[in-house]
Amino acid sequence: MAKQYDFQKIEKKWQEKWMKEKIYEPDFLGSKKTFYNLMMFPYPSAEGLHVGNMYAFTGADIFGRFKRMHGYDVFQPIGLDGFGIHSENYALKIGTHPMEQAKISEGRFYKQLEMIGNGFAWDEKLETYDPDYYKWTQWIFVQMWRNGLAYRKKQPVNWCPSCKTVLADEQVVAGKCERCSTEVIKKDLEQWFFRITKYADKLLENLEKIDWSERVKIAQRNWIGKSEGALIKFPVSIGGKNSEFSIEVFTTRPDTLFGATYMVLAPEHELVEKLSDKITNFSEVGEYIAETKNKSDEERIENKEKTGVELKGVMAVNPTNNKEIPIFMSDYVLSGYGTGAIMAVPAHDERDLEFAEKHDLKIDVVVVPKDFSPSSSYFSYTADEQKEYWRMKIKNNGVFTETGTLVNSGKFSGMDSKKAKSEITKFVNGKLTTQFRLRDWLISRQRYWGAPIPMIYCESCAKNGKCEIDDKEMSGWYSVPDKDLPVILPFVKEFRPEGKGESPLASLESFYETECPNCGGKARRETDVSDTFLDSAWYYLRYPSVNSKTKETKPWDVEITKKWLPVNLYTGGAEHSVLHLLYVRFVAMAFNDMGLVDFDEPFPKFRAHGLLIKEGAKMSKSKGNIVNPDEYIKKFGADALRMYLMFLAPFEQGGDFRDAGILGVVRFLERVWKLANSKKNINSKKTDAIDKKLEQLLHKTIKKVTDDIEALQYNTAISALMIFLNEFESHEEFVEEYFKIFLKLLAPFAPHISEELWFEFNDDVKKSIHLESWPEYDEKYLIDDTYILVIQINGKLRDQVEIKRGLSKNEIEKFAMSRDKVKQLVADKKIKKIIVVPDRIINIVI
Ligand code: ANZ
Ligand code: ZN
Repeated sequence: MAKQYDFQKIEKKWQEKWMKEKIYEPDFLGSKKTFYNLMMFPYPSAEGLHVGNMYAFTGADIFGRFKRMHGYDVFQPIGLDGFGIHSENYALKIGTHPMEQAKISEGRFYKQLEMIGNGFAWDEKLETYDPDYYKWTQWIFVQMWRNGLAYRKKQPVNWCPSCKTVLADEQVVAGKCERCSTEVIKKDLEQWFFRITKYADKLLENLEKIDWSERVKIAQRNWIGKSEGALIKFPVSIGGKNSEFSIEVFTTRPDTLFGATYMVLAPEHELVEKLSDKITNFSEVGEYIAETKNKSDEERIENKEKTGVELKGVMAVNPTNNKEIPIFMSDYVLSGYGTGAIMAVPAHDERDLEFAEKHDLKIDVVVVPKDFSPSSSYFSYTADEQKEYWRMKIKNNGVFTETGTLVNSGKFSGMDSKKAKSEITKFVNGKLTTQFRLRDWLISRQRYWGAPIPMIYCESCAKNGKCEIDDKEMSGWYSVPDKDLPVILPFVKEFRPEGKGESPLASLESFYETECPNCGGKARRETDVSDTFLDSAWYYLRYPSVNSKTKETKPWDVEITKKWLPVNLYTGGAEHSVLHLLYVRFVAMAFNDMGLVDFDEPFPKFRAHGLLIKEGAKMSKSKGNIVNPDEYIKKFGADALRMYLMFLAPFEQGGDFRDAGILGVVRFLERVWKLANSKKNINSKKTDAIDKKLEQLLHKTIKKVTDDIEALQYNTAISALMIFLNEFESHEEFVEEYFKIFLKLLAPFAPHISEELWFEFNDDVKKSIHLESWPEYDEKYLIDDTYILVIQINGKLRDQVEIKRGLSKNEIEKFAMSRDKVKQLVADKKIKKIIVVPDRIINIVI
C-alpha cells in the first residue's frame, strides 16, 4: 500500500473500473427491489458544468449509493437537455452551429460528471436532440393533439426582441426574458398551446398527496392561483337607455357590489370595438390603446401613474341600484385574466382607490370591520350622510380590504361579507365561479434548435372544413402520421432567428413542402419547433427504456415502466418550481388519462437542493468568482470536493464555498489514509479488552450517519464521521472490523478512497464496497451505561448524581442514603416510605 494518498491515481483507476464492470447498471427486468434515483438533467449553455451542478449531482448521488447499499437495485441515469434556447444562444455567442456545439458539450459535460465520481448508469444516457429521442417527443405532441389537448390560436404573446422568439408566461421574470433579461413585449401571433388549464384543479389538489419541498408547493399553488368569486353582468346604457350590450366582470368580492362606482376595461376588450361609433372620444381612446400596446404585464400591473381614459358617451349600470356609473379603460386591467373587465370598488381595493383619487371618482364604503357599530345618531342621517359617516370613520385605517359587515348596501346592510357574497350574486343573477391564474402552455417557438412540431396544414382541406380532430377551428390541420416520425430537423446554416416571428425553417422549401396526410395534395409543414420544456416533460420515462427491446416501436417499455416508475426520489433546483416541475406533472396526468401510464404523479417525492454561493456572494461571471470544479478536483481530488460541498450545510439549504474550508476535508481524508497505512499489517482482531466507549461510539455513528443521510443532512453525517475518526486514532488498539464499517459509512461521500482501502483490507473479496451492505447498529449500544439519578425528598428535587445503569432498588436506596445532602436533610427524621424507579428516580418520604 502506498504511503502517500495519491488521489489522482486512485480516482482515475476506480472510475475506469466502475465503468468497465458496469457496477451501476441495474437489471431492468429482473430486479426485485428497485430505486429510481433521478436528478434534473443539465442543459449545456456554457463551457462546462458549474460547481452548482456538481453540488446537486453529488447530493443526489450520495443518496443513490446509500440506497444501493441497502440492497436496492438503484437506477441513476444521466443525459442532456440539449435542445432549446439555452444551447442555441450559447452556440450563437461563441460562433458555432448548435449541432456541432452539441457534440462538443456532450463530451465535456459527461467527462465532468464522471470525474466527480457519480454512480451513473452510463448505458442509458440520452440527449434530447437525438432523433431517436425527439421522434417520441413529436409522438407525444401528436397524442396531445389527438386528445384535444393541443390547439392553435392567435393571441397576444410574450415576445423577446433580443431572443426573437415568443416566451411562455413562466419564462418571463419580472417583465424580462428569463434567458437574456431583455424587456419582454406583447405581440399578436398564431401559436400552438397545450391545454394545461384543463388540469388546473388536479394540479392543485394533488399537491396535497405528494411529498415535495414545501417552498416548491407554495410556488405552484400561487402560480395556479385559484380564486373563488362571481361573474356579474353590468348593462351598458347609451344616452340614458339600456343598450343590447353588457360588461361582464369577474370579482372575488361580490359583497362589495354596492360600492362599485365605476368600471374599467382592459385596452384589448372586445367591447371597445363594438361601441366605436357610440364612444364620443374614440380617437383619444385609440391613442391610449396604442400607447399601452407593447407593455409587459408586469409594467401594467404596476401602472404607477394610474393612467386611463374615460369612454365618453356610454355608461354602465350598477345592477344593485340601477345607477349609472362611468366606464374607463386602463391597462391595469389585464386582458388575459377573468373577463378582462372589472367593477371598481375604490373604498376596498387599493389600486381602484389610487385610480379613483387621480380621476376624481366616487368612493363609497360598503364594508366595515365586524366590531364597528354605528352611533345612535347615525340612524337619523340621510343615505348620503350615512355614506359620509362610514367614510370618515374608516378613513384613518386606510383602505379596508378585508371582509366584514356590510353597510350602505340596501337590504344587505348588516349582513356578514361571507354570506353577502352568495346572496348579492343571486340578487343580481350573477354566477359563482372559480378562476385560475394559470394560462395554457405556449408550446411553439420560432427558433431553430428544437424538435419540429409534427403538424401539417392543408389549405384545400381547410377550405372544405376538414379536420383531423373534432374542432372546426382547427380545419386543415393534420398530424404527421406515426410512420413518418421523426420529422428530422435539417441542418440549416443560417439558424439565427430573423425576428419576423418565423422559424428559420420557414425559409427552407425542402423542409416545409409536403403532402397532406388527408387528401394527398400539396400542403405545408409546420415550421415552428416545440418548447424545450416538452423535451424535459417526459425524459424520466425514456431513461429506463433506452435499451429495451421495444425502444424503436414504443416511447417507453410497458413492463419496465411498471417496475421502475414512478421515480422514487427526484432532486433538482427550486428555480424550476413553476416551469419544468409543473409541466412534467401535467403531462403525466394527461398520459394517465390516455391510459399510457398508470400513475398521475411522476415524482411522488421531490427535494430541492439549496444554492451554492462563494464567500458570501452569488457566483457570477461578471464578479469573476465562479468556482471551476475541474480545478478543485485536480488539486484536491473529487472525494475531497464532494465531501467539502456536502459539509457546508444541509443539502436543502445550500452553502457558502470558501477556499480555506476545503483544506479541513483534505486533511481528514489524509488522516484516513494514514491510519489505514500504519495499521494495515497489524493483526487486529477485536478483543474483550477493547474500550467499550469506542464500540459504543461506533454504533452511535452508524445510527447518526444513517438517519442523517435519510434526511439529506449530509453535513452532520460527515461531522459524525470526523468525530469517530478522532476517537479511533486516539486508541492504541486498531480493530480492523471497525475500520471496515467506517469505510462503508464513508463510501457514499468519498467513493474512491473508500473503494481503494476496502480492497486493501479485503484481499480475498472481489466485490466493490458500493455493492456491500450498509452496516447496522445495535440498539443496546445506544444506551449510555450511566444515567443521572434524581433524588427527591417528599417529592422535592434535592440532589442529582450520575450513576451506573442497572443497579437494583436496594443498591440505589443505599447509594442515595449515603449522599451527604440526603443525610443532612433526613437527619433523625422518620422515614415513612422510599419509592425507587430504577434508572430514573428515587423519592424518600419523611
Ligand atoms: C371587485 C373588487 C372589490 C375586487 C374589492 C377586489 C377587491 P384574484 O384574487 O387575483 O383572483 N380583477 C379581476 N379581473 C382582473 C383583470 N383582468 N385585471 C386586473 N384585475 C382584475 O383577484 C380578483 C380581483 O382582481 C377581482 O375582484 C377584481 O377586483 C380584480 F374590494 O372585483 B375585484
Ligand atoms: Zn388536404
